[in-house]
Amino acid sequence: MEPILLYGFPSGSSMGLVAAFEHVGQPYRLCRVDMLTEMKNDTYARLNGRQETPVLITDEGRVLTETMAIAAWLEARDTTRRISFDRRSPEADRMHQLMAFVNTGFTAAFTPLWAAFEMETAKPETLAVLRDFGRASVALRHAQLEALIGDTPFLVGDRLTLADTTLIGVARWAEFHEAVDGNAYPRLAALRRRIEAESVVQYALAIEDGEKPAGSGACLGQVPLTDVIKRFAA
Ligand SMILES: N[C@@H](CCC(=O)N[C@@H](CS)C(=O)NCC(=O)O)C(=O)O
Repeated sequence: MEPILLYGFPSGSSMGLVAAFEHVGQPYRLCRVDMLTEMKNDTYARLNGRQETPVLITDEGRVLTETMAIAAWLEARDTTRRISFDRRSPEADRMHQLMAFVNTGFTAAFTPLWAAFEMETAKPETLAVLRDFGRASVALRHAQLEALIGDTPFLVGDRLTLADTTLIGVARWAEFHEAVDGNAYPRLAALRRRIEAESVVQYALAIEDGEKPAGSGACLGQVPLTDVIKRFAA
């Protein structure tokens, strides 16, 4: 069977993995998950106990969660190195370093802002503390990422890699939460523009918007979440 990537909308970090699968170009399927209505229930928890996206159903029908694990699964199959590097190369080391930073410190910095956004009842002073702390955390991680960006067009070298696709789904949360002034981080701003201009990222954004972009043909279609749960949930 083809692997099935469960991606979340709206504004899911998994948008980057959709672009990555499309770029690798091997047959895959997608499964669309409405994070606001379809994830926080016991049925979905049988796929991912943390009730999060992304989730990968591998070509052997195993359930694999966590962005880094899914990216590593894809990297191991990217034998023509369309989106990765030889695993013993310095480029691979740098790619893994940047992916780890983005998936931990950079992504986690947004947690207080998401918490404030999702709180239905909270005192204004509680929200203010969360927002202030969140904005300060996001600003710090932006400054650190700005310092990590080199002189190459993409995070590692002159082509799109898993480091860029890990970043692009998360980086846009800065605008969503009006957390920082993007112009204060010119290298990151230029990098994001280059990543977003890539056709596979445009494809992933269109998928996220519920459109049916043509793509490369590698995506063999979307599988309803109910079918995925029926076939693969524990
Ligand atoms: N550690 C997980 C985090 C995944 C994650 O935070 N997913 C978000 C969407 S981008 C989610 O499902 N959030 C829903 C929630 O926790 O309410 C990973 O890297 O895959």
